[in-house]
Amino acid sequence: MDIEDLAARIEAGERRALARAITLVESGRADHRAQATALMERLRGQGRGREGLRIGLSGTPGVGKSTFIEAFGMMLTGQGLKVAVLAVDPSSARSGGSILGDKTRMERLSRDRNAFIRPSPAQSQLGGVARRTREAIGLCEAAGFDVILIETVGVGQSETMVAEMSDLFLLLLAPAGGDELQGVKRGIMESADIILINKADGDLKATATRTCADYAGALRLLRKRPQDPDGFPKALTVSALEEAGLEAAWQEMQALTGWRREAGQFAARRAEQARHWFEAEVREGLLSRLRQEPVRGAMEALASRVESGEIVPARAADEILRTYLPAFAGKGT
Ligand SMILES: Nc1nc2c(ncn2[C@@H]2O[C@H](COP(=O)(O)OP(=O)(O)O)[C@@H](O)[C@H]2O)c(=O)[nH]1
Ligand SMILES: [Mg+2]
Repeated sequence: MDIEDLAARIEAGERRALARAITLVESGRADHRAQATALMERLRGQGRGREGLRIGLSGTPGVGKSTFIEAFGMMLTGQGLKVAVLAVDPSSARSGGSILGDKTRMERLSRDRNAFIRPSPAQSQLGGVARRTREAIGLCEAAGFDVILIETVGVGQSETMVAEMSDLFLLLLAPAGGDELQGVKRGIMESADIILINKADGDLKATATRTCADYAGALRLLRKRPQDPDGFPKALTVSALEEAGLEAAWQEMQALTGWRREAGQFAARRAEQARHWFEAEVREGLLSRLRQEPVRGAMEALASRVESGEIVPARAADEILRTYLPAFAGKGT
């Protein structure tokens, strides 16, 4: 594969090249990994490269994520912005994903020339998903997308992962009774920048308004974060179906982003994320090498000797580390 040619096509905004590059970063093959890394490096250029606004969006199935993305995305492209949508769905490995349902819900957006939608591929390891998604974000930015929406279902650690790769994190919730409030994990509440109570229409409108007030109250009780101006995090009502409140929500997102840029929080957060992902890559790399030869075989052989009591576990581990991480020989653990 000609990396230089692919990079030039991505920078020219060619969607097919972008799609191909995302397929490349999704691959687990060693030669593909090397090409993907070279591509990311090339696109980054001398500085940080082109920058888009990375918006993470989380919510349980049925809350209206796809409907929201369609309406919100169409509003943004209507304002002349280019919008990319990436999905992170940890369940897609099993279920085949909700791609079919999403394609029909995002029908208009998927036909929009200024939008790019990439469904979540099947992959079981969250570490792999994280890297792939981060690189896909970088590719979309290089292709000139202004807004990158990263969607995830509220399952397991995927929310935290998406929050850690976004500039803004939105939590989409449905109108509900008061006891529902406790259903949202504290950690997720704490990483939300804006909570959107969707389905604020028809019979559900009054409930949505009440739910919104409940969450606004809950947010005020959280510890003040350095990355927030007064009034944030914030809870708002929207109706993705009736396309109501979307412009107001976008203005809040821009106000928050603008403040963070001026306060240096935007760049600081990205820098911290880059550091975080670098460390994660090192950890992942070490762990994957443990699963490969020759370490794997050496561990197997030692494990048998540990089982029979011939050698104590700590000594056996020390032997592995000394042999395969010789830089740390004698340093202990
Ligand atoms: N009343 C109402 N229904 C909505 C709204 N947004 C989504 N829905 C409905 O909720 C259901 C789930 O929506 P979907 O976008 O697929 O949710 P997702 O699973 O989070 O992607 C669908 O039947 C939508 O029509 C809304 O703003 N108001
Ligand atoms: Mg959906």
